[in-house]
Amino acid sequence: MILIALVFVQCKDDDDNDNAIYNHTCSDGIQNGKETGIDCGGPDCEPCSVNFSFDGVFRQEDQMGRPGVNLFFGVEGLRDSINLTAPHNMQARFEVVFKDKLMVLDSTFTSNVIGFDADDMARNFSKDVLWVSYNGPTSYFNGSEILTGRALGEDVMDNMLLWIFGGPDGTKNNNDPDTEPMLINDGVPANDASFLSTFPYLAPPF
Ligand SMILES: [Ca+2]
Ligand SMILES: [Ca+2]
Repeated sequence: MILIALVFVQCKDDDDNDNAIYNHTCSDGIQNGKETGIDCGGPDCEPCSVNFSFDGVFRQEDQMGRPGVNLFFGVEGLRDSINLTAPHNMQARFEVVFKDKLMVLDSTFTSNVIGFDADDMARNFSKDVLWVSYNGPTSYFNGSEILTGRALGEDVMDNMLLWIFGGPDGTKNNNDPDTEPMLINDGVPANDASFLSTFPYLAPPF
């Protein structure tokens, strides 16, 4: 009897500096070597793409385009509804509610450091989506950019407090710790765990 053993050898072509420049098994149409999928995965090939299944019926349970929107503007009996309403229906449903709530939070609200008056605040925050600039710096608010995205390290809760309570120049309710309530800071200056420097960039559990 003649036994024929087929041995797949995972080989790399290397340049003179021993750097891998191409791996033939990563494009041969079969899963071999250390691949975790066909021509992908393992230490020698590109990562395999993740195939998400979108079969079945999906139902919106929660949303948070901008942190703090439901927390600050939601009112008793409406918080679940805010989470369940699709963004394109939110303004029609919640704009008036949000403006009323803003004036409850600060009955003397006129405008804030980003130039929003009460109508602007209600109109823009009742559509709970995160705006992203295609061509400018990404910032929730850095003094010049306003809602052009969100960098993970930005203190977005303090931003919301500033816009609600800080008045036109950001000092309202926050001038004097002895006489004013100091409402533009939640006392949490940073995330509890450091953000990753690589994808997915989020902070690990702590
Ligand atoms: Ca292969
Ligand atoms: Ca904070």
